[in-house]
Amino acid sequence: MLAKVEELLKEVEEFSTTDLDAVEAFRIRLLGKKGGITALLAEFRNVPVEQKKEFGQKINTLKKAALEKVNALKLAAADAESTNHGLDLTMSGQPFEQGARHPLSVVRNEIIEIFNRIGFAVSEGPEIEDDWHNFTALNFPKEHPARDMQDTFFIDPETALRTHTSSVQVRVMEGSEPPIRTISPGRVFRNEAISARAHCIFHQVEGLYIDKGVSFADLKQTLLYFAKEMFGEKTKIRLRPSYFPFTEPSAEVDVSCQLCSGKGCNVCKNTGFLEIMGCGMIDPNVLENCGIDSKVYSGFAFGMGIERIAMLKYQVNDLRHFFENDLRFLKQFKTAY
Ligand code: 2NL
Repeated sequence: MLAKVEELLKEVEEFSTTDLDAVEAFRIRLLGKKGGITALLAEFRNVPVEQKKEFGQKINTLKKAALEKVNALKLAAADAESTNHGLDLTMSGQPFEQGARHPLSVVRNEIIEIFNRIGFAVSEGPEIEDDWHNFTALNFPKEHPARDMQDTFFIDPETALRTHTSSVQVRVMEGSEPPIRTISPGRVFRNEAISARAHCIFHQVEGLYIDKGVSFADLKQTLLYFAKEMFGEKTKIRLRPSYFPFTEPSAEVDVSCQLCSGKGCNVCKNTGFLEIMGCGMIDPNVLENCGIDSKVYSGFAFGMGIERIAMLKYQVNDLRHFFENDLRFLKQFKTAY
């Protein structure tokens, strides 16, 4: 019996592990209900009286040593686990998901780049405008429907959310001498019902060029350059007569259809062309309103909706996609711009 005690004591002294499960198995093997030490304690009553004292001391020493060992190993194992916070530090990391610019920003930046290359500088201005900069300076007659509450968000009779970024260009003309070459990108607001083709907030880029002797031919060549840069070298343009209060003559600009290369398809409704912007020679009244001598200077201007250009370029069939921030849509526009 004493030999058995010695044997178990040796086992306790030699045992070592950093594994919590192994410590528990060890505890059960010695101190559990059917454990070795438990069995020895049960035999205590069979020990002859003269050996009881020695045996009792030895077995107590063994039990104490076993308990201490179990506790010490449990602490060490728990410590080893918490140093790594229970993590496998050799595992590779979770990559961050890369974001993307909004497609309207991508297209706006591309338009800015294209016009920067031929000397147009960007100008910006307020989204809340007075009647003069949004309407009167731009030759809008007093009874023009755009001045109606139905078409424009008024804040008071003299103040409204700008309906186009021409208001920015009026400010540029008032504040500088020709030659002027500027483009004005920005948000504009119109009191319209939201649909697949219209929204009450949208984005525009307007352009303006004023100098001595600027002609309609300059306008056409500038727009042809833009169309080729934006939609590809083979792109053709077509101008159709139109009307705007601030230009005379005025025109609507079409580009040859991307999908059928001008042959005719359901996107261009078999015309071979798609409308991309409006343009014209700046009305002399507008130049005079902004302090520019219309006998010395002439100029052209144009305006386009960024949503419309983006829809044509990326074949987006519903304008509302640009405003809903659905990641499944936005994720498709990862670009360098
Ligand atoms: C369109 C048509 C256009 C202009 C904008 C302009 C600005 C000044 C003077 C004269 Cl300060 N014109 N801008 C000219 C013609 C057309 O926009 O359909 N925009 C989305």
